[in-house]
Amino acid sequence: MPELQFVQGDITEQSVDAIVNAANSSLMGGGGVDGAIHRRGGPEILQACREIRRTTFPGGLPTGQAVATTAGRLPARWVIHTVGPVYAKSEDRSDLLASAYRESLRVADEVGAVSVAFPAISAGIYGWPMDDAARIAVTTAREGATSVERVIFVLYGRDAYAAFTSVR
Ligand code: AR6
Repeated sequence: MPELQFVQGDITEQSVDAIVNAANSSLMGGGGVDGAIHRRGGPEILQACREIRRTTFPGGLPTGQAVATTAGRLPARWVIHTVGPVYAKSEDRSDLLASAYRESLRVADEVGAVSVAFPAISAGIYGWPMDDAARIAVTTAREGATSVERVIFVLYGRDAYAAFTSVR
């Protein structure tokens, strides 16, 4: 079971083995944390994503799954790209959000990452209410059957930090 830590800040600045990107299925970049990672990490990341699309996921990375690439110029060694679900009131997609965390940790194990930083997946552009996103994130990471020793939730802003640190 990994030790959990919480910091308020920018995930692109984290000196950890792997940072997780809240990407979309195309893996071709976007806004939010995805935009920041590609901007600061440089073109090597997008190049690696294109290669993954060409070889492994021609139709895009399915929601709830994860893949690793180089982290380019970032301090981390790897970026683990995952796709969280878009929030929907009409349908409970919590399992897919939990899967995004679980699969990211599985990929972290595969590459040998011992410290992994996560953003609040789906809690930005994808509209997931922060308190619920935090509960799913923390409970899923806590139960993790993983060799990852340290999970750092890097929260952008005070509200996200408060939501994550309030989960019991
Ligand atoms: N460091 C840490 N957290 C951040 C950073 C950062 N640099 N920038 C934003 N956040 P979002 P999603 C927070 O929208 O909801 C993209 O276009 C942000 O405040 O990045 O999963 C993708 O390509 C929020 O709390 O991801 C997809 O199309 C959290 O990270 C879509 O957005 C997640 O917000 C994915 O949407």
